[in-house]
Amino acid sequence: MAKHNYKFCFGPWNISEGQDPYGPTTRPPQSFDWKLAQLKKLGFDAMMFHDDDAVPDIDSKSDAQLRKETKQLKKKLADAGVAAEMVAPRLWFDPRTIDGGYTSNDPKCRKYAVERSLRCIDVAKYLGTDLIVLWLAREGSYIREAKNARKCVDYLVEAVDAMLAYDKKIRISIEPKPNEPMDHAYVPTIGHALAIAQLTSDPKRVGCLIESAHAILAGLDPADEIDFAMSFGKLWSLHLNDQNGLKFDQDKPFGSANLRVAFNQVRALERNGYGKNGEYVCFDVHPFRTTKVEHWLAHLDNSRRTFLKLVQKARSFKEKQAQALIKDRNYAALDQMVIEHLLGR
Ligand code: GLO
Ligand code: MG
Repeated sequence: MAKHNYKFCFGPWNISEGQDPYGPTTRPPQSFDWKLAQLKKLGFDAMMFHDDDAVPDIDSKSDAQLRKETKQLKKKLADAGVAAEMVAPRLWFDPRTIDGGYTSNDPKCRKYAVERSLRCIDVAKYLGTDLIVLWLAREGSYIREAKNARKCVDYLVEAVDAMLAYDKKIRISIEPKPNEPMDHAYVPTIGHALAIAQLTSDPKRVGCLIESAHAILAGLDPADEIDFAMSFGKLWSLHLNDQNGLKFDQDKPFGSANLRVAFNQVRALERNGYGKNGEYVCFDVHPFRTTKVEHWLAHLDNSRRTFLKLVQKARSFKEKQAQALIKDRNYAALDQMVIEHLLGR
């Protein structure tokens, strides 16, 4: 197995304040500068951004202002020795995205979504990253009859094509999620994301991002999703976290719900050499609502600790012994071997 070091990343939204649909925040908001300082203190290497994390209130800013603010941020990141991993257009807050961004039934709203995405590319360019992430939050429907799903595929491809044409250097990673906020999303799995990529004008610049919880919500194994995406050379970013079954998106610390599923994700990353082309391991995790201010960063630190321990577990797994059991089709013994390896004996 190829051995290399991983680089780690999280976003400002991962130091969240505890709001849920049933109650308000439980921790006071913190400034961006404080979050950046914590990222540094925890020894992470990069930060991921929504366009309006980088340029707050982006829709009201001129192009000149956008450029100015992004350049200031770039300097701040450079001074801290932190890279910008990616930028994602936040297409789920504005009133014009209520019925979807790229797949809204209203052409004016679709136009807004594409224009906003092009500005997101400007932000990425000024921050020095070529990676754009599309989490297609509202690209789906609450009821099937509300939208024409066939047309929506065309709209998605048109939007991606507009982005690819706008900047010949960018790469786009689609982050699938099967539901939430929508009843059903149009791009629920990695297979869907990579199929959409094939319909675009430049498929080799369109890849994907796997989030563990999203794969689990789709009833899939995130490790298999990793192997699948990496068979195409298309896994350009990763949101590791955990999810306890089919319920609301939990964004739990990596390995928190199912250590074995986490172990298998690390094994899949190891066997495919994830990170060798500069890709980051990002944790899209949130603190529990109950978390006190003084424990506010534990979910990030714990996720990385668990990840690194699982890298050791993956590297010390007795591959030869496992292969002998596989040859003998003795999967019961293989099963127990994995359990005892994880338990530490
Ligand atoms: C939500 C997503 C979200 C995205 C982020 C980047 O379910 O995981 O956190 O990853 O907005 O686009
Ligand atoms: Mg995510």
